[in-house]
Amino acid sequence: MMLDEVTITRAIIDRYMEKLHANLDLDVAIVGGGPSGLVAGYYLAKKGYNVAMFERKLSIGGGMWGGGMMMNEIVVQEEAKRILDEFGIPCREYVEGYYTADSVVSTSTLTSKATLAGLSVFNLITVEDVMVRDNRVNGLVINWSPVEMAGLHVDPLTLRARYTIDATGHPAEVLNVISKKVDAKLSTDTGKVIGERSLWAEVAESTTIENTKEAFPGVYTAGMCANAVFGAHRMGPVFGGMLLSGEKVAQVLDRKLQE
Ligand code: 48F
Repeated sequence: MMLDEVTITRAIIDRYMEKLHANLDLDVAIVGGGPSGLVAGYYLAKKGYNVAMFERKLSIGGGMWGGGMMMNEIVVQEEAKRILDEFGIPCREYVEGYYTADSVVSTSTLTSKATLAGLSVFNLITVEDVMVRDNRVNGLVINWSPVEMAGLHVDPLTLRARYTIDATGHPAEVLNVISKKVDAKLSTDTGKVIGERSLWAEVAESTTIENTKEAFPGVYTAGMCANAVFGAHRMGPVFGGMLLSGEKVAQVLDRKLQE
């Protein structure tokens, strides 16, 4: 077969634009491609919702690749083992209730299963702002990450979403952007992003699930962002809470989308 370079170029542009067009009016937009966002995306896509993920970096997976201090193993506690099983991620019991899994296998399997379930992933796109109508977020303001990195003055584009999940991890970027708007009041004790407390795995793992909820009309927290927004502890390289938080936000939004 003869290969034509311009046909290759056309194929990439056409297929990418098709994908982008199909994701400009979403049921759910997930900001951030870490473990909590991937689990949420998997369950929502499996239910048949039009759901897309926007990730600033080239690679999907957030803080899961590096395990703990670059030792590429993660720990998952008993309560979340069933989610590893659902994804088919192999794990080994270390001592009773503590399971370990290879972080590269875990991250790549979450990504693979979520995208094959129907989650559309747009990497290299940064969510820089949101659209607010009648005190409710109804869409995202997006730009190419290299534009942000180069500090170029290039206007963004927008997309609509019935619900947004802030799964941006420690920086809680979506809710911080909202929090800074003069007229915005979050559902936290202070009405603004509170910020995270010191590392305390035992407490943080349960609060991350409790704090997985609506933080501003139309915007739900997931993963580490949930604790950062509501003023709870960080947890370090134990990942059960991330998986359970992703599952919870998908269940909550499934009920909302059926209302
Ligand atoms: O931080 P991250 O992995 O989020 P998570 O699902 O998991 C947290 C754990 O990795 C770990 C932990 C575990 O126990 O505490 O930290 O809560 O992934 C967040 C992703 O969001 C992307 C960022 O590049 C990362 O991959 N991200 C952050 N801000 C934006 C963004 C933004 N404004 N637009 C697009 N992507």
